[in-house]
Parts: sequence; structure tokens; C-alpha cells
Amino acid sequence: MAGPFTREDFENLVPADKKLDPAWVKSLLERGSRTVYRWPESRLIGLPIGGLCAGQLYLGGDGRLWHWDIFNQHIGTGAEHYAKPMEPRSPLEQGFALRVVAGGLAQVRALDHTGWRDVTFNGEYPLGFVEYRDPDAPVSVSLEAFSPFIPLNVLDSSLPATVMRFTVKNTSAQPVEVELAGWLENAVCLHSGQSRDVLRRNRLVRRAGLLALECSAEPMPEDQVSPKRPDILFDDFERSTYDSWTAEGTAFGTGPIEMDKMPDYQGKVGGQGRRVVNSHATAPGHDVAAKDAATGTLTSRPFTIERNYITFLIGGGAHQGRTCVNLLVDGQVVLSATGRNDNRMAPHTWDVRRWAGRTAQIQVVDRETGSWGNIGLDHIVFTDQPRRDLGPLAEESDFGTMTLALWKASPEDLAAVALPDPRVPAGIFSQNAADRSPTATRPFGQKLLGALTRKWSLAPGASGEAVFFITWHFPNLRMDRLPPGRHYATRFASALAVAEHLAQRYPELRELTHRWHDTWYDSTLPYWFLDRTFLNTSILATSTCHRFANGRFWGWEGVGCCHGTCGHVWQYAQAVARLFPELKRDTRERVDFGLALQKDGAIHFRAEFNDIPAVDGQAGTILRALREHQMSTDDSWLKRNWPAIRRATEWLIAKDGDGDGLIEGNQHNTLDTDWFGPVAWLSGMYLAALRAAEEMARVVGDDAFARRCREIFERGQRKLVAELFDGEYFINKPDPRHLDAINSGTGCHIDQVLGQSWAWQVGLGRVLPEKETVSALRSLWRYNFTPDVGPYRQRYKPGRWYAMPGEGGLLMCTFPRKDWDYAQAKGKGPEWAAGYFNECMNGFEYQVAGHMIAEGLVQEGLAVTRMVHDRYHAARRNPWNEVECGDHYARSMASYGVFLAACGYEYDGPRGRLGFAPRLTPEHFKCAFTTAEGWGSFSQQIGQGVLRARVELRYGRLRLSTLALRLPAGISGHTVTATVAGEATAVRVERTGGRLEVQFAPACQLEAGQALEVRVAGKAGA
Ligand SMILES: [Ca+2]
Ligand SMILES: [Ca+2]
Ligand SMILES: [Ca+2]
Repeated sequence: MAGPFTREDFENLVPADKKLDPAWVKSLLERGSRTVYRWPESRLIGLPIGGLCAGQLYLGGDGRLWHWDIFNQHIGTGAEHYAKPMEPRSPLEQGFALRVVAGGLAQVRALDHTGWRDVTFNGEYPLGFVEYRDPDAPVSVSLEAFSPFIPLNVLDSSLPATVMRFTVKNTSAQPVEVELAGWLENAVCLHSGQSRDVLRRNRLVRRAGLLALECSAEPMPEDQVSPKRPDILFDDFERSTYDSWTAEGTAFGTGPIEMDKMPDYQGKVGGQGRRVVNSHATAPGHDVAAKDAATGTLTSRPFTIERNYITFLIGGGAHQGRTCVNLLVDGQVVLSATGRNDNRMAPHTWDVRRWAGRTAQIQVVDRETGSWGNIGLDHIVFTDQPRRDLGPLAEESDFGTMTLALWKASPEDLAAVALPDPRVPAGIFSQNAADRSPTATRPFGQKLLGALTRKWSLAPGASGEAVFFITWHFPNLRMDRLPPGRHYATRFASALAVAEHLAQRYPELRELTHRWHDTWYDSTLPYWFLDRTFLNTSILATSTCHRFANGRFWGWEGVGCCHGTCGHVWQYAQAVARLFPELKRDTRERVDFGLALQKDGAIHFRAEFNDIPAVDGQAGTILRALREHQMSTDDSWLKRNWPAIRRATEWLIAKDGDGDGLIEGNQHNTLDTDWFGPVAWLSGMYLAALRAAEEMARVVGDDAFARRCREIFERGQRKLVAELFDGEYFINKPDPRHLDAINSGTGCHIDQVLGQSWAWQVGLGRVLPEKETVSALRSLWRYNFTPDVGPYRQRYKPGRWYAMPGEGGLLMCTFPRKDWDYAQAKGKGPEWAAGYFNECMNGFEYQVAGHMIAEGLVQEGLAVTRMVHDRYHAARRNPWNEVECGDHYARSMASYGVFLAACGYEYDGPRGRLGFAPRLTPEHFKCAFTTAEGWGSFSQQIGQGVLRARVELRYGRLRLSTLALRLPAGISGHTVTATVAGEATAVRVERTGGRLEVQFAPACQLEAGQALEVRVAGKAGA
């Protein structure tokens, strides 16, 4: 692949003049208005709407709930949902509908896009708002959906529950009769019920103002289980040809492959016997991409369905309809199963009772040419007893309970334990629905739907409210090598218990959730910016994040993809530590400085799942230790963890070798390979970690170690600039002994000054000098930011798609100089890893954007952030699912760091220090903030020679010794007065450079509802 050889060539790919639309640039800074999407533009929306670490339930753009990943099934995702966003889909029937009678005429309208002409959606995490309007309807409906979310309060934010609050308003001139119904299908044992005999049970419960439909399951009574016929082995593929199967295309080769002859990188596929079907191993080509690019189908002879189930082993790609095994009846696909983006095959069962006696075929499909473009299959059996390993039903991963509940129920509210007509919403409002039986059962396979209904008579202009809870309880989470069980199940015995808890605390939890939401949006910052920088916090409410029964927090990189709360990925994610610091302190202590820490100080960055450290992950974890300490109330956490933190720092110092402050040996990193020679990015992270270690050493009184870190840092800082700053940006000097290794060399790499970006997040000041750092950021803007990645990707094809042609972004690494290009940078390493250079990955972009804003490149930083926001406009894809290598990718929580940079936020809890230096509109600024024990709102106004600042606490408490502010030009800060909760309070003042420190001795204490106000005046020069 030829690189660009002239600057002009390069600028055809990444223009120096971005030619940004002036209206777009103007909109970056404007407050704007709430983001409202209108159906069908909102079609792909999936706002995570459950509690933290409680599964993944989406609120759709029309208010329907979808996805329902609450049953503890492993769902693997990769890069695919960027280019092809998930289509809304539900494995169970659930919804809400309205019946209105006005003037003797009745209408039934589902509360989704099918029932109304105008459906609008506004998502402001953790809240979702949907409005239903129709000129032909005598009512309008408003939905507010949320799961309780209160920063600093993990337990109240982690309920396996969703609140759906409907308000119906009579917009007509005559009285109307309204019924609003919610229904829920009993989906307990959703998967396991397909391969064992299950009886589902619905039960109605009225207690303490709650009307609840409880869904559960139990083993089918023995006398109702039909006898088993002997198994039929349809095919085990233990031969070298396909025989009666018909192969088309090239992917399947000429016959089943011997597992011993499959490429090593596929790992053990777990087939039975010696041979399996595998459209990767049998495909032509000599590398991963070429083999995945092949396609084909493999179709069986026709056979008669004469058992209840078909079982088989399946592995490979998770592409619906493109890497799959299909059951054809009369030539039509009636069932389809995909792999899980995992070569290791897993048992799969089809319940084929519906087609007993019919003629069928099995078809194996590989139509996918990209990543995970393959399918594996073995051991097809027709059986009446699909599984031999049946343990107790109660131990199945999808065993548990669900409820639909109506809050503040009255005797007039109706309930149907089982709808006689499962067609919804038509079947709900019939007379029969009012059947008051308290329980109903159905064998698995027959739909069991219950419904709850509220009725009102509404006068013109009047409103009625119905608050539904949907709760779930599936305790049997089991993941390889990890502690079992879900944490929520240690607090609640059932979904009904969750609903009862929620019923008791609903007004308080709703008020606190709104209080946070209102605090966040009560800001001078632009709406789009507030949306984008906060919404990734919702990743905590997806299957990226888990909390086990023993209390341990654990994260994938993205949903189901790449294990182990990966240190070098998660270190970018600034949100969790600032919003739920106890989760992060625990993860550091229990995992990084606990089970993942080795004798020599190395931290295995996937804990149980790998056995090597990464330089960036290691440095980032030391920096995170400082942050976790700063989000504490005292020094106890740091003191307890210091020996481990110091050991981890010493591992990095050992990597430096000669102590010159640069690391030269093998450096594994987040781009998944080892780089060699001094790398500006990685040594810069090392220097930032040394500074963090120095600060922490001083707190615990380890002055000798603090001095040692300081000395190396100072040498390293000088040397990094002298050796690796090329006059324009920071480069690497690849080790000539390792030119076969990947290395961005003199390329302009997105993370080159990450160490300084990190330093701003934790108040470390300058790690890299200002002039060179700003120059590096300007170079990233010039050489890596493009309003259209199309031309660049046309030239540099490898890499995944996180920005499509026509979309803009900040490229990972470009090669504007003539002495290094992509071909050299990729070394002899795997192309998939080198392909990263050509991608746009949100987490990295946010890191740079925050850094740009911190260094005063405000417009550039906003533009980078906004470009991600635009890529995730609802018209293109789900705004709440930032995809990298997996859905809801953890690194995207770096967006919270951009917000912090815009506020110039700094905080040190044990020292009682809080500071702000707004980068946008400092003359009139307002933002939310969090501290160790409380959160609230900061505002400042500048005018007529006076700076007025206000810290208003809205939740918890805050101990404050120092409030740090940035002195505006023209104000000296010689006259400072303060009030705490309205009382005048004496302060001391220190001024250094443009910083003003307002000190309180003794420290002041704010409780929720109290404010601290500071007035700063004095003419500069006076
Ligand atoms: Ca076999
Ligand atoms: Ca393929
Ligand atoms: Ca060195």
C-alpha cells in the first residue's frame, strides 16, 4: 500500500482547512434546546432504561420497551452495530395501549408508533420522555420512563426495574372515558423452556397499594410430561465429504474439516468426534480476512420432523440471517440460529413441535464477508429430550420472576391474570379481560399474557396518571472464571419484592432522579453537549457492566466482547469514578491492586483473563488510584492501598530501565500489540503516573519515594521533549531491532499527549510543557480531524467502521510526514491491529476533545465531540449505543471527561478542595458537579469588576476547605467575601497566577439545600 508522498497528497485525504459550515460552528457553543426526535426518525433509538448492572432493557423511540437482555444469556457484539444498527426487536410481548370512549365512539390506540400520528422522543439520561398526539384522538398521552438514578447512591440506582409513568389528558371539549392497559408476557425460562418441560404461572397480588402481575415458572408436573422416543442422530459429520448435503459457494470447501487441521487462532471449537462444519477453516485464503470473505451455503437432504426437538452445536459469527443455521419448512426459513461471535460451539435447541410430520431441511449459511463472517456446526440430533444435563429448573440462567405492577392501585383498577385473546392490544379491552382469577398456568409454548388496566372519566382539560413498574429478578448469572450471581438478588428475593420496594420509595426515588437530571441540565452548556457527554453513563445500565453477588463490579469492553474490565480500555472512562466512586475504589482495591497484581508490581489488565500487563493500562491505573483517592473523604483508602500502588509504580520504573524517564522495551498497549522504542504516548503516560505516584506518596508520608518519582519525572519530561518533539508534534523512535513490530513512528497519533490529558483530570498540572502540548493538539486537529473520512478510508482500507464515508471524526493515526507511512507503521504484525490507525474510535476522540478544551482549543474540542454526536444522530443509528469493538463500549465513558474539562473541574476530597475554571462563557456559567459525598450546582457571573461564584449543594453533604476559581482579567481578587448558608464567613485568600484560592478555616460544611457564595472584587493592578 503506497503512502501519501507529498503534503498535497495528504491534504487531499485530510484537509488542513476543514471548511466547516459556519452555522454548524456557531451551534457548537449555543445553548440550543432539548433534543427531540420525531418518529420515524427515532426508529433506532434504544435508551438503556433499567438499573445499573441489572441487564439491558431499551426504551424505544416510540416508547416501546425492547431488547430485554435480562435473562443472563451471553450476547456477543463486535463492531457490526455501527454500520448496521440493531433493529428494535423483543423476545416477548409487552406494551401499553389506550381505549378512549368519547361521544359514544370508542378508539383503541397502542402506545407506540402504530397508534398515533405524531410520536416524539426526548432522551435525557436517565430519563426518557415520549409524547403521543393525534388530531383524531380526544386525548394526548405523555410517557416519562426511567429507572432510579442518583449519583453517589449505587444501591438506589441499581434496581432491576423500570418505571413507566403515563399521563393522559383530555384535549377535547367533551368528557371521555379512558382505559389505559399494560400487558406483559410471562417470559420466564425464555430459552431453557425450549429444551425442557416448563409450566409458567401468573399470579395477581394486591398489597400495600400495589397491584402486581407476577410471572414465574416451575417444572411441569410428572403426569403431564409426555413419554420420550429414542434419539435420531441426523449427522455427526464424521467423514471427509458432505455426502447428502449440497454445498454452494466456496466457504464450505468439499467436506467437514478435521478439528486438528483448523487454524490455531480459532482455538478449540468444541465439536464432537474429529470433524465439524466450519466455513472459516474450509474457506480459501491464507489469512483471517480472506477466509471470512468467502461465502456459501450447505443444505441438507429433506427429512421428516418426527421428534419434538432438533439439537446441534453452533459457533461462529452472530450476524442474523448471514452467519446462521436455518430450518426450512416448505422452502421457507421458519427458525434460524446464529453463532455468538465465538468460535467455540455451544449447544442449541429448536423446538419443532409445531411442524411435526412436515418435511424440512437444514441450511447452513455464510453470506457475511466481514469480521466474524463464518459459521460452525456439528452433531445434529432429533430428540424428545434435548438435554441430558438437566439440573434443577431453579438453577437455569433464565429462571426467575418478572412483574408488571400498578402503583397506588385502587379497587377500580382491573387485572387479567391471563388474557383469553393473546392478540394485543385488541384482546385486552374485551369484557373477558376482567376475569378476576388470581392465578393461571400454561405449558411453555402457549403464550401467557397478563394485563393491568386503569380507568378514568376525564372532564375536558383534565388529566389522569398511571405509574407502572416493570421489574425482573434473574439471579443465576454465571460467567466463566467469575464469581456467580447478581448483586441485586442479594437484596431482593423476587421481582415482586423489587416492585414492593419501589412502591414504598417511589416518590423519593423519582424526585431524586429528577433532581439529578434537573441539576445536570440546569446549565449554561449547550444541550447537545450535555446530552452527549452524559449519555454514555448509561453504559452502566447495559450488559457491558455487571455486579456479582459478592459485590464486585466487572465490565466487558463492549457488550459480551473482551473480558476483564480491561485496564487499558476502562482507564479512559471518567464517568463512573465521578458518579459512583465506591464502585471504582472497590475495583481498584479488589482487582487491580488485588487479584490482578503480581509480585513484581505488574497488573494483569484483564485480571483472571490474561497474564500480561500493558504499559498504558498500568500507568492509567496509577492515575486512577489518585482519582479514586481524590473522590474519597479521607486518606484511609489510599493508605490501605499504597503498598500495592507503589509496587505497581515500581514495575513501570523498572520498564524504564536506565531511569531516564522514557520506556524503551516491549510496551503492550491498548492497540493490542507490543511497541518498541520510546513512544511519546506511552512514556508520557509513564510521566503522568510518576507525578500521580509522587502526590500519593506525599499524602502517605513516603517522601523518599515521592522524591524518586519526581526526579525521574523531571528527567523524563526534558528528555521526552528533546527526543520526541519534532517541532510540530510528538513522535516515537521505533527500536531498529524491532522494525517488524507495529509502531506509529512519526505518524500523528491520537494519544500522543494522553498523559497531559490525564493530568488535567486529576489536577496534576503540567506533565508536558504547554507550548509543545498545544502544538501537538493543533497538529491532531490539522492532520487527524476530517469532516469526511471517506477519502482517507478509500486510500487506507484496513480497519473497522466507526465513521462511514460522509461522516467526520478524528482519525487514530495519520502519516503527514514523508519518513514514515502506514506500510512501515503496520510492521509485520497482524493487519487487524494496524487497521486501528485508520479508524475513528470515540473514547480516544473524547480524550483529545477534553484535552483540547482544557488547553484553550475550545472550538476544536467541541467540534471533535460534536462530530461524534452527529455520527450518532438518531436518523443514522442509536444515539445511546456508541460502538467500538462491541456495543455500549466502555471507553466512550471518556465523554464525561470532556464535560469536566469544559468546567475546569478539580476536586480533592480528603483536602476539601473544589475548583472550577469554566472554558465556555465564564462570564455566565453554570454546571453540575459531584464530590465524594454530595452533588450540586456551581455557577459564576462576571460583570462590573465583580466575580460572583455560588456552590449550591443539592444532595448529600460537602466539606470544603478551599474553593479555587480562575481570576478573570481586570479583577485582582483583593476583596473577597463569602457566605455559607447565608452567614458571612471569614476567608483567607491566596492568589497564584490566574488562580484564586478561597480558604475556609475551619472547613465549611454544606448540607443539601445550602449554598456557599463568594464575591470576588478588586481592580487588577490595584
Ligand atoms: Ca463431529
Ligand atoms: Ca464468510
Ligand atoms: Ca529509559
